[in-house]
Amino acid sequence: MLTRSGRSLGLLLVVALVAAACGGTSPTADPCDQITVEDAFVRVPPGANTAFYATIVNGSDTDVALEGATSDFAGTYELHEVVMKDDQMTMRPIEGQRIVVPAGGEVALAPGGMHVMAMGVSKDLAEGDTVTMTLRFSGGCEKVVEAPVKAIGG
Ligand SMILES: [Cu+2]
Repeated sequence: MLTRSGRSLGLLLVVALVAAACGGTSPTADPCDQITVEDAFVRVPPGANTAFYATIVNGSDTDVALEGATSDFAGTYELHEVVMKDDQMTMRPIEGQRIVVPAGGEVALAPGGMHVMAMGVSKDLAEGDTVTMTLRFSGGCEKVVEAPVKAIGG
């Protein structure tokens, strides 16, 4: 009787240790759970088009890519970058419509750099409003983000 319960206690301990080892960051963890979107906002539309900005943090051990975004306040959404061309700042669609966020890293979509271009704005957006953006990542991952509408200088 003593030997028997001693053995099952040992077995329990092994099971507990294995369970602990599998917790945390196992390689099979869904990278989607470890993508966070911070400081999201949309610029008060200066005209027919506007832009969405945010910092995307990838806490997983796999590279992920932002592959698109949608919402209900504009006609089309494109991933854009700002480049210098003939000494002038100009923007263009990002090749392949993909922004890679490296494993354990982050990428900032910010004024003067990369952004989600929202074209054909169909809603009256003013400072203080909020829009809901759905960001689509590689691997079928989608993140829904509440983004305040903000006026930015310039
Ligand atoms: Cu743009």
